[in-house]
Amino acid sequence: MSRAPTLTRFLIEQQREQNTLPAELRLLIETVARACKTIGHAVSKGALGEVLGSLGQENVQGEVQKKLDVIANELLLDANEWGGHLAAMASEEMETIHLIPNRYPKGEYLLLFDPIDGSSNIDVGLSVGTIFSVLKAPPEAAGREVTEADFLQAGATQVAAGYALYGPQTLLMLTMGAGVYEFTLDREVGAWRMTDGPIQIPQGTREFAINMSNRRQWTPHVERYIDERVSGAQGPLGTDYNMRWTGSMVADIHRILKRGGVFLYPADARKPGKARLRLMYEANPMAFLMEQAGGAGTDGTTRLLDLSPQALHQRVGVMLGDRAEVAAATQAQAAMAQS
Ligand code: P6P
Repeated sequence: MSRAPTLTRFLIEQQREQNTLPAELRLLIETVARACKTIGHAVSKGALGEVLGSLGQENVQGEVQKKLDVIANELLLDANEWGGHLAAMASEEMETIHLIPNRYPKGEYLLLFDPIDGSSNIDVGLSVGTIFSVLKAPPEAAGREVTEADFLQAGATQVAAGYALYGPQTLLMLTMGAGVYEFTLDREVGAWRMTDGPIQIPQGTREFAINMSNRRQWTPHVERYIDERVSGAQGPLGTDYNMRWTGSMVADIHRILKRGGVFLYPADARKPGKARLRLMYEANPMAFLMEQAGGAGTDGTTRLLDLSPQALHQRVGVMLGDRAEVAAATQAQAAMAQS
């Protein structure tokens, strides 16, 4: 049996050594990690578990909801609402925020999540994930009910973020602002065991992730950035690049954290504000992880973690990964904050 430290031991030692991990935040992270184990179990059942297929209804994003979208959302709500560590939750699958019922104690944290990211992959047996982000309720929210406006904080204020990846292994990637750590689910004992960290994204990997079918929506700058890489050794960069696109942001981001490269989902240049990915519970947590791992994240012109959110479900262009690649893909160099 592996002797790698469990998540519980890692968090307790972080609390002891760094003295930066409040007990309530440790409880929150362990609760989310436990819920992700349950989600991963449901995902792995596939056709044997009545969890595949769609519900024939759309979510707030206007996307057809998969059964697992709703199952995972309910699992995260049920696991987190009674512990006393949260003031409220927000989810890609819910139009409005979810207040903690009055029968339970409330805490100072706000939890945001995309319960199943990449859900179009579920029915065809490909990797999906869960993304989460943790904020603190603003001091002015003390003594009153939390509102959606309390969630609209820049990504730089996150106190923790991470994802679970349901793939060949069930993995958890986590940062609390002091490095990025990977945990692998030890199914023999049902524990998350630390298998990598602190992670530093490998620099210089010649691999990009983008949905090429959206080329008509890109700015000339992004077109040139991609064309230079597609032209390979015969092109201006004098070297070949590889491309990957898994249809699951969690899977692509995990590959990039482990072996380098860059992930791009640019906003639609023809329609300002039209983009695919959501700022609060996809772009911001991934940008926090990337910067903690020595990478970078912008929306194509501005550092993602500096953006001031205007709405809970607002969408944003995304460029994440190797600092030099993100810099080259980003129009305004000033966006590359020194992390
Ligand atoms: P497309 C999944 O729906 C998602 O939000 C991300 O996980 C993924 O990277 C992207 O959308 C895929 O988008 O346009 O290629 O289907």
